[in-house]
Amino acid sequence: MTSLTQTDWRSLARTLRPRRQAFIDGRFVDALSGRTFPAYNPATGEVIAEVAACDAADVDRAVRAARRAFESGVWRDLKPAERKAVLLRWAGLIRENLPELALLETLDTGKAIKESLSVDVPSAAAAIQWYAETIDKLYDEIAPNGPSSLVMVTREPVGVVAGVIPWNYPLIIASWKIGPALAAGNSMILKPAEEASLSALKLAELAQEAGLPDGVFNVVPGLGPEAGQAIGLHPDIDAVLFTGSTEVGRKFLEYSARSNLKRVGLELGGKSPHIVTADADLEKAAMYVAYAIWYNLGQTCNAGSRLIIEQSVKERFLELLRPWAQRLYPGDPLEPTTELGALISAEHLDRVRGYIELGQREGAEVAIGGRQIGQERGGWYLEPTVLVGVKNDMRVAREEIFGPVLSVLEFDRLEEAVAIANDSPYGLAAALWCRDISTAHRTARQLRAGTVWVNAFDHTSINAPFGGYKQSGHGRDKSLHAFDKVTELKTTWVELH
Ligand code: TAP
Repeated sequence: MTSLTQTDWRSLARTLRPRRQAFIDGRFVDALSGRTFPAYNPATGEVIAEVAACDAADVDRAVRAARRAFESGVWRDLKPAERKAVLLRWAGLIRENLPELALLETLDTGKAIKESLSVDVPSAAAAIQWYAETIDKLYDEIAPNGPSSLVMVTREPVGVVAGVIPWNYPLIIASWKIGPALAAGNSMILKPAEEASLSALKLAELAQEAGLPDGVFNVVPGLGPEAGQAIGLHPDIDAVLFTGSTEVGRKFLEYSARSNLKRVGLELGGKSPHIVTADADLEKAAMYVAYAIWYNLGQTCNAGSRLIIEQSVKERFLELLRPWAQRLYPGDPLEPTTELGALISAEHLDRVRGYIELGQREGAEVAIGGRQIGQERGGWYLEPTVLVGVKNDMRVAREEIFGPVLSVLEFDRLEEAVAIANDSPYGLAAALWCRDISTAHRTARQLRAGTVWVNAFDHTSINAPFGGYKQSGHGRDKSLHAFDKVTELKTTWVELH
């Protein structure tokens, strides 16, 4: 890693030639219409590539290739150990291409190169490796039905699976969809977000190098209402694994109802509560609260965006938080020491600033940060921000801001904190800081969220399921549970006469 931290990323960026064509049936191709859309570098506002803008015709071409590959058995009928070997090779190639993939991710999303190198690329490789390793270790079942029947319950791939993903963690979220879909023997079509397609196209190149047969993995960059909608409505896609906003997730359920009732896995938004009691280790909690909201500039679905703090320690806690807002100050993402980079787009920056203003109009006050910075670089930067005096019925407490803005709410009794935490349309994650073990367990059970951390935030592992309660979605990414959406269960009943 020493050499990577000393790399001159700016020079490397100048020589980088990102792939910009779609990857369909084992070939890089332009969109049939010939259209493209610009990929921007959020750190500078500059266009870094013109990417193929796929639409319904390209999606159809990809689906045909994926279906052909599936029906031919070229992938699903491989011996498990052979399929495993290809995916392991792919994971290995992702690791070997760490500098280029990390650079693409940073240039395309504005996130700090330090994070792309240490988190995004390694996590994506680890996820594909983890699912590869399950392939020859998962056994099927026999349902006990007496001596004269053999009732087998087996898992089969659903067929053609599409992944439609957002821009905040392009490689990581892609790997959560790719891993189980391909390990199970499906063919796959991936639609990256318009704002961040470049790393997915590099992944496609590496997939081919690893030996994935043509048509098994396809990437169709394009706009949501064009490529995304075409995927949602396509009659020959069996499942869509979607991560993104609750609003677009709703559309995928409609697309499914209007087309072939394809399965839809939804990982959607959040407004995660972070409860801190007076008896907690406040210094440690302050560090976690800071990272929970400011890591990746709050552009994280499970960001701890609502701090619910015991009133008696609120002032002290804010003082503990203040140095973290300084330390996690945004800078040039290509500088190896930078912790936080830029927000994804000018529109998103405006939207987040709009929420800060809205919070003030609703009666909250800016206690930390709140200003746009770094205009001289041309990019889209915002200070880590804290709003105090927030009530849970304000829009800044109810809606997902998806930016570095922490809304602070207060409580006297823990039951109140739990009620505030659960009073949300979302239920992706929650956290609690307290020292009493019975209180911790009781409260963890009461919190309505797919993940509850006690005395931590964002600790994660590929073997722990991730997904939401309520309008944060349904189905789970990660862990063996991710196979549920991409496999069919078949019962084969044999009578032994
Ligand atoms: P969305 O706008 O929902 O976009 C997600 C994906 O859907 C993108 O590929 C997008 O394409 C596509 N899309 C947009 N409009 C569409 C339409 N009408 N039909 C079909 N597809 C469409 O989300 P985003 O802005 O990229 O990401 C932010 C949201 O994702 C936040 O709400 C966040 O909470 C959520 N998120 C959730 C999680 C988990 S795991 N729960 C993880 C990360 C993010 P374009 O890019 O071309 O618009």
